[in-house]
Amino acid sequence: MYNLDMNIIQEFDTIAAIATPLGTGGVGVIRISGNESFDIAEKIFKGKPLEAGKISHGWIEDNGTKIDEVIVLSFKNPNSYTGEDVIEIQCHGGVNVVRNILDLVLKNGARMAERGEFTKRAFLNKKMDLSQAEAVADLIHAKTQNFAIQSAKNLSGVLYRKVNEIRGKIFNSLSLIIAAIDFPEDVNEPSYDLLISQFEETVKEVDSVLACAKSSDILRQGIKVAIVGKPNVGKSSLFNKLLNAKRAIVTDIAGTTRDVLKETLDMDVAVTLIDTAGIRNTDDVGQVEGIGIEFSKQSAEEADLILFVYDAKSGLNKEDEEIYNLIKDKKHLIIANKCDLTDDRTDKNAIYISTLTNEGLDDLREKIKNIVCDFSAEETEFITNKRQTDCLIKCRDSLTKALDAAKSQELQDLISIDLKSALLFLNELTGEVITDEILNNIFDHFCIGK
Ligand SMILES: Nc1nc2c(ncn2[C@@H]2O[C@H](COP(=O)(O)OP(=O)(O)OP(=O)(O)O)[C@@H](O)[C@H]2O)c(=O)[nH]1
Ligand SMILES: [Mg+2]
Repeated sequence: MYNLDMNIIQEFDTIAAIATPLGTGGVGVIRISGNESFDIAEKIFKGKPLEAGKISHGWIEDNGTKIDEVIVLSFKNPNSYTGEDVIEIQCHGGVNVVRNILDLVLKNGARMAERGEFTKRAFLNKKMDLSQAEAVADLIHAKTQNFAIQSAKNLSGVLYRKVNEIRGKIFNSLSLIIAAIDFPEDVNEPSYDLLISQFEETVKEVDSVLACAKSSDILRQGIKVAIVGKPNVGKSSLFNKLLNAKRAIVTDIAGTTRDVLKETLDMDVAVTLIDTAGIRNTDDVGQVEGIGIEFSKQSAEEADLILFVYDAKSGLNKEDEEIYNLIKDKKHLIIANKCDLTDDRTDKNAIYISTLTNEGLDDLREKIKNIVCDFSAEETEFITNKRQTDCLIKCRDSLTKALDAAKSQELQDLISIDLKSALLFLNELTGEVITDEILNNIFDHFCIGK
């Protein structure tokens, strides 16, 4: 268990990793953090002596062999990302160049960093709280521009400040109670009415953060939209059109799609578009298609929105209706495809489209977008993840207990216990008190070099 307020002196070895993605690019960055960073860099860097806050130009050399011409950025603790001495070597962005330099750094005394270890050190050195550290991972993995912007807000400490504000209010109530307990002669107990109004206010504030949890989930994970229908109605053709790419195989043979295909679309919210195998009676089909059909049903089950497709020319038949019955209780759009083959437009519930002539596709896109936006319509002031939401729910539970106790005028000593536990859950959220297990779990989701 870490308790950062106990000021445990953390002793860290010096770690290093490649901070840029491995591949060919303009620049590659090798990051070193820890007490030995400067010593190690000076052993391999030929140029002017390294100076904190300055950019140095020179060569990385291995026993006289030139490895690459580089720029080195030097940071002295605590003025760095990790709060330790940090060296960043910017070299040319070839896979082998970066690897050679990293190898050299490791040979000279650094240890290969684990996933998220730089950010973990930043957290342990109090450069950021846990919600900010988690925002780093969110920002890197953001699938949409919108989510990236929201994550950046948390990185700047929006959630942290809000939690601190709530913590301050709870602390204030707690102090009133404790003062009266500790100095019964001099300090009066706070009135129950006062406590009730204070607790009601804090519960409301916690609720306001919790209200963002659902839209956070949607922003984080996106919305699943599954295309479902009989074989050969044009599901894969529609999938390709919506993606603007020839991703799925399209043929006139019923039962072409066997596997579930998934691709991401950015509609401000990340949309995972899912193409499925046409659903038909599994007695009539081979084993592979049968498995595909089971997957289709499962995808339909998990989807947030279903695009139910049927053939406009042949109209809705019994098989279509059976499939429709499977999905009708979910949010869905009914799509009559291949409308180029018929003039019939009598189904008032359907959107008539043709993936061949593009008729109706813009209208369909618009409708999908509207539904997707509805899912995430609530203003997301805060982005929370599951761990943070759980902490908030537990905090809220403790606060409601305190509120109920105040309403029934119980001993204030007892009320203070609930307040202390409410505070503890907020401390867990921001990482003031946290177990090794939780901490490792968080940073395991990072990439190496971050
Ligand atoms: N005329 C016309 N043909 C279409 C249209 N959309 C798809 N098709 C044709 O219908 C056939 C089936 O299309 P797919 O997209 O493979 O249908 P599917 O629903 O994915 O079929 P399965 O994967 O077998 O379930 C192909 O020959 C397409 O070219 C359309 O709007 N108009
Ligand atoms: Mg298909």
